[in-house]
Amino acid sequence: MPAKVLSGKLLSARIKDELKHEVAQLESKGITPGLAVVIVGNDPASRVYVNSKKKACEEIGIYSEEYALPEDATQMDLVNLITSLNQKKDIDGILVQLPLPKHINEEEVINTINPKKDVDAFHPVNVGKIMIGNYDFLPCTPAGVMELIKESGIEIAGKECVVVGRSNIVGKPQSMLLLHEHGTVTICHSRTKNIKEVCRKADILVAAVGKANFITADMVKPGAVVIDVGINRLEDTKKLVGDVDFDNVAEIAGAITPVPGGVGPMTIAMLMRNTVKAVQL
Ligand code: NAP
Ligand code: L37
Repeated sequence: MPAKVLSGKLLSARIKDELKHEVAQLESKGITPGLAVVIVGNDPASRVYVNSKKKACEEIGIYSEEYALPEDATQMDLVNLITSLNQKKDIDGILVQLPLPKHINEEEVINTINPKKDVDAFHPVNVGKIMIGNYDFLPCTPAGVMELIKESGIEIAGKECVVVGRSNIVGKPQSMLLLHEHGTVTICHSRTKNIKEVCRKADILVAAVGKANFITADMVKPGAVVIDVGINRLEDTKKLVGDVDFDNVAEIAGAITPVPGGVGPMTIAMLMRNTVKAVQL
């Protein structure tokens, strides 16, 4: 039987609808959540994502401000901007869309954000809190993945979970969240040997690599839950695909997320959730 397709599009719409009601209640108390989105340079993918984030704010009733800095903005420009946003009363959340241009020190920029306004949860204070398991914010993409896994109906506790990718924004925090839910977690990366065999053990497989068709059907255990975080633009057809060979893996998996319409929209919904949460901090 082909896999159940886990729609991030539908689930994110449901979550945004719930948030809309929460924001309306805050509004009746005279409170409007506010998000500042900072984008530097002209990365076309970042532009698309930032526009989607602003649109989601409008749908829900969150106030948003965009700060678009030119490609040649300096470290000081960015640090000064973030320092002023830290102090701005109508701004509850600050998001700096990554990646930043090469001449910018990303770490220093992230360290400048007030952890209570760090809706991406990339500040070391928030990263540390996640590690301990006592957190204010969860990072948006891994949090979205957890919601999709819950939607699959499969229990995480005791299951073999394999995460392919160990970046600070996806793979590493993803592994930690699965661990908190009592999964037995394995992290794969570019130095992993026998990756096919490791992946084949997974009851829950999360791919965050950035390579089209990286996960093939022979790497998937029958009935597994397969979550595709990858976003890749094919050179020839310009088609948007994930890291998973969807058509063939869907024949074997128990549940699978599509690209587009899977993890991407969930990332945005979780950002909205974090922004509403930031009001309380
Ligand atoms: P990244 O920083 O480039 O990390 C990629 C990871 O994949 C690294 O840990 C790397 O290993 C590993 N890797 C690369 N080649 C491999 C191979 N041949 N075998 C095994 N592992 C390999 O990327 P990222 O920021 O985590 O993003 C990953 C993907 O998710 C990208 O396509 C990105 O666009 C997408 N993404 C989607 C969302 C969303 O909301 N849907 C959000 C963020 C990112 P090493 O560490 O050893 O180099
Ligand atoms: N929170 N997310 C946060 N901070 C960052 O600094 N880079 C980054 C980040 N990543 C991010 O925003 N990723 C992302 C990826 C895909 C989508 C949204 C956000 C998304 O909406 N994807 C759609 C397709 C969009 C398209 O057509 O390109 C999807 O359905 O997958």
